[in-house]
Amino acid sequence: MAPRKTATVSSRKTAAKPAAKASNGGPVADFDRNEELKAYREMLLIRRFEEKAGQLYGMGFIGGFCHLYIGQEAVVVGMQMAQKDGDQVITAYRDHGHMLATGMEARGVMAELTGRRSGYSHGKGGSMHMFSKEKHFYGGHGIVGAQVSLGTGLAFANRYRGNDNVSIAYFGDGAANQGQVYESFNMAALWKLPIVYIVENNRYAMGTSTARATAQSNYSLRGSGFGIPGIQVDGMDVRAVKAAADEALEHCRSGKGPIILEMLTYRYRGHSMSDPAKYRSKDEVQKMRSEHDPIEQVKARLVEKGWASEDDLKAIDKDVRDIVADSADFAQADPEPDASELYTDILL
Ligand SMILES: Cc1ncc(C[n+]2csc(CCOP(=O)(O)OP(=O)(O)O)c2C)c(N)n1
Ligand SMILES: [Mg+2]
Repeated sequence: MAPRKTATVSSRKTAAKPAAKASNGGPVADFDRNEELKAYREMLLIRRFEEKAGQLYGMGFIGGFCHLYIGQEAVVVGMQMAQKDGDQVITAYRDHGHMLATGMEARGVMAELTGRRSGYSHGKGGSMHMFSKEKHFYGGHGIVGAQVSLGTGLAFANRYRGNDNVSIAYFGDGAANQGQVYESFNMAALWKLPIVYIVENNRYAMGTSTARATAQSNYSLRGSGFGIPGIQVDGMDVRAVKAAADEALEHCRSGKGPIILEMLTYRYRGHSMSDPAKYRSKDEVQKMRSEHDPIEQVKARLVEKGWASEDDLKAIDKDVRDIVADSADFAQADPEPDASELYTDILL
């Protein structure tokens, strides 16, 4: 048997190189090369997909509402890296990133955005209403806060069936002020349901800042009246999200009930495609982009550690751009649903 390292050796090592921390002082996961590359690729896919969706919207290929996730990519990617197959995801209308992170096909998502037959909801749901039971993605919800109670129902089903799946319910800082969130917290705490509540605190609900709209802006404390623990996480650092996700999922799987993760994040684009963005300064956005961008952070580490060259990173970008371009071509070539489909797949 190989001799165990002595405590002196390992503590000396730790002293020489202090453990990395997130910008808010929180712990970060120690990613190896493959994990850094995976995080980079997945986040880039979401960003490029959203950029393309924005373009197609501008060209009139996408109708209705369209809310882009650009800036917030580390949240879903870090969570997904910790999840196991079977864990369910449910979110609001800013949902394309969540779908891609669960492994849903770019082609099917883009076809749905453009209202085509091969879309995940056969072209009849659009940006806010897509589902994939196969990938355990339960939508896509336009009613602010509704997914929180539905996600709690998914957690109840897991408990009832005795499986060890965890429900992950994402909602915004604005949604966190909705009444049904607290009805859900009460039930989840009472029945110790396996659910991670994720507040994606991107600082704004449409044009209203958290400072203007909320009495308790530390959202990780919002479950304290119910005994639900919470953690505030640097949601721009994918390693911090992964570390918090590991802890939260373990908490749920070991039967301790719900937990809240407040992700401190930021959306670069407007609330939806028709947002004049008069409620914040360009400098504020620029500062986040240049100092905290989730993708640039990973890129810098990959290069610094010699884990990827500029050429390697360009090759990943090309790959991702090809997937996105293919999804857009596919969607535009796909027919719209036939008029005879008007009343199928809907509840009357
Ligand atoms: C019940 C309900 N009230 C109001 C709206 C209109 N509305 C749509 S999005 C939104 C803001 C929500 O902001 P937040 O929860 O922070 O999510 P974000 O858009 O920042 O991701 C509002 C008020 C709605 N869709 N549903
Ligand atoms: Mg918000």
